[in-house]
Amino acid sequence: MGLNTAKKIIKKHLVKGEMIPGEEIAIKIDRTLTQDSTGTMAYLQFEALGIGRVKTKKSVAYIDHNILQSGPENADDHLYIQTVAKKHGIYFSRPGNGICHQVNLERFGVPGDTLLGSDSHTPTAGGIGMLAIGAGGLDVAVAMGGGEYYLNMPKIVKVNLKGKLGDWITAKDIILEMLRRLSVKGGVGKIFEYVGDGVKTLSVPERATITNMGAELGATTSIFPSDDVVHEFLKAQGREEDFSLVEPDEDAGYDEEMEIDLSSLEPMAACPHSPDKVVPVSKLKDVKVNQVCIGSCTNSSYADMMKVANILKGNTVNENVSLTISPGSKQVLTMLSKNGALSYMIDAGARILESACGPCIGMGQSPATDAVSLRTFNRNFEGRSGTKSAKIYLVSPEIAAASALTGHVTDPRQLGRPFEVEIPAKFLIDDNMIVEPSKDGEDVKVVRGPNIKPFPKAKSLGDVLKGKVLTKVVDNITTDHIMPSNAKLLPYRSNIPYLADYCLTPCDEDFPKKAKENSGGFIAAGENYGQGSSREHAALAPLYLGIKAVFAKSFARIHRQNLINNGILPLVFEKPEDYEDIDIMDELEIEDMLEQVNSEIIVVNNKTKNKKYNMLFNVTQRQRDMIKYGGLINLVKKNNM
Ligand code: MIC
Ligand code: SF4
Repeated sequence: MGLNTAKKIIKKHLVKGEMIPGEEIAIKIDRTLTQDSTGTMAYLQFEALGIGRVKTKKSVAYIDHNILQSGPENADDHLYIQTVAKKHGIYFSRPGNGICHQVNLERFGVPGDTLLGSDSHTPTAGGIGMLAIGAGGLDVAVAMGGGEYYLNMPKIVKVNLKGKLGDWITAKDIILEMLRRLSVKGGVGKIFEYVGDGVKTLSVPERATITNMGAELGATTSIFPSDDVVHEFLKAQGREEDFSLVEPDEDAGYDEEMEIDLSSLEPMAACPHSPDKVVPVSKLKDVKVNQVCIGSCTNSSYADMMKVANILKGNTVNENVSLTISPGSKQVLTMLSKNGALSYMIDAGARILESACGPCIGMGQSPATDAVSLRTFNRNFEGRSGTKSAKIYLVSPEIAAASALTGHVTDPRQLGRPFEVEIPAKFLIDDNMIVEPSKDGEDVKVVRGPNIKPFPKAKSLGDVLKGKVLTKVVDNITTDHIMPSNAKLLPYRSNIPYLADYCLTPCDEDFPKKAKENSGGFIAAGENYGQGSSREHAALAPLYLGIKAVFAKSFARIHRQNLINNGILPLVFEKPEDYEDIDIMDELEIEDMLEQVNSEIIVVNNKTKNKKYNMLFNVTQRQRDMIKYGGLINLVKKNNM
């Protein structure tokens, strides 16, 4: 049987293990990306590893998240990243140059290569046939140092796209259909590989919208083939030499299969507060809209912006709506400004924002109390916008622009004939906002502002773990719940002691206080604990607060690894009903830890209830070693990487 695209790339990069689903493999990483809100920590960890220059083909540090400067913190962090990048051989994408995933597609992504990024939407690059995976900062730091990346071999799911999208139906509707069918945990342990006749009809930015939001399925990554469409795109980006054909063999085998008939889809929206609460927009026509935000790494390409500009052209934004638009990159924004499309947006009354994440991560533009906000983004978790009571719907740029004009959720099919946007034969190319690293780094002084505090380090495992269950949370808790991020907290991403006071507070306001009073303890959780963002802070803040283990019904991939990387045990209830049995403030104890850490099952005593629970500890030997020695940094140092 032939190989599929994902397996072809994995095979070429395989350093350890066999490509058997569920088995541990290690792959070589060609390229890395970081952004600023995870980057400071990743570079502090890189420095702690004591590796001089990066050993990848190319590593890029982007500034796109922490862009509001209402105090010196963010600017200080940017300066740290700029100088540490220059010293260690990393390219630096200056603030204003755009959102990491959009700029990576345009200027850096290479089909057939592997990319590890400290951001969960790194799989966006699967749109040009890269094997691109999101991870915690520490994993990225190790990869920058030339270390391989470990993961469990995912199942490869064939998504057969049939037919062609109808007028006004978009790539966003394809991925929302995937989320409707599979839910936010439907992709855990899987790679979605898109094939079939429908693929040829989708442009690179459309493909990238789909691979981007594969992160919301919990997938390891998503990928399209690198075909003629990618070839044309890279040619138009002046990067033809980066192209190579990466396609599945005709007789390629897959672990699972599914099919979407593109012609059967209709415009859709994900309702508050989860990307999988998907309904046709026709069901929402009575919903009045207060805010519309267009942009983010999901939908901020040149093509998306041109469609929006043409819907807005000659109209005025409804008087009850505030419309913001953030073009995804300097390239996109410059092209819009030169061809006049930007003026259609401004004339209509759009508020043009910097080419950055902006409202997607709550960096400004928080909606009014109870407001309805329609966004072309990928996440609508409660409170992420900065307004807890706001109701965020995720939609295509076409729906967003149409609704901004009418003031209620609008099916764009009412607008008549759609506006066709051709992918330009030549994009406007100017890499003047990319700073090259220095030749050897010796003369570069790394600038550290006062906001940069040392990060907490795990200790090697003791023989007894004991403490209280400090909190008990429900299913699908996101890393936005565990370590909230908004314009007020993001400036402290390099200051864990400060952030720790907000850890898990959206679920349990007193959690940090209880953790401090009890010198740490445990967390009990439901299914898919830690979904969403890759932020390692969701492990570092609990580590700082003395959390020793999390007991959950199941974990999301990146967060589970971040816990292990930081020496915190992710344990899974063997019997889900034991979750019901545990109460907050129950006193738990794990004896003979140094022996039990080698076992698949760890016995936990509930001393308050005089009961025992079996917890599954289904991890690899390397992960056991990380827990024993106190996390990845200690393991890497021990093995003298
Ligand atoms: C997100 O979309 O949640 C973020 C902000 O980009 C995160 C990274 C972070 O928390 O800094 C992600 O997706 O990993
Ligand atoms: Fe930025 Fe939003 Fe994309 Fe995260 S999802 S990288 S915050 S635009």
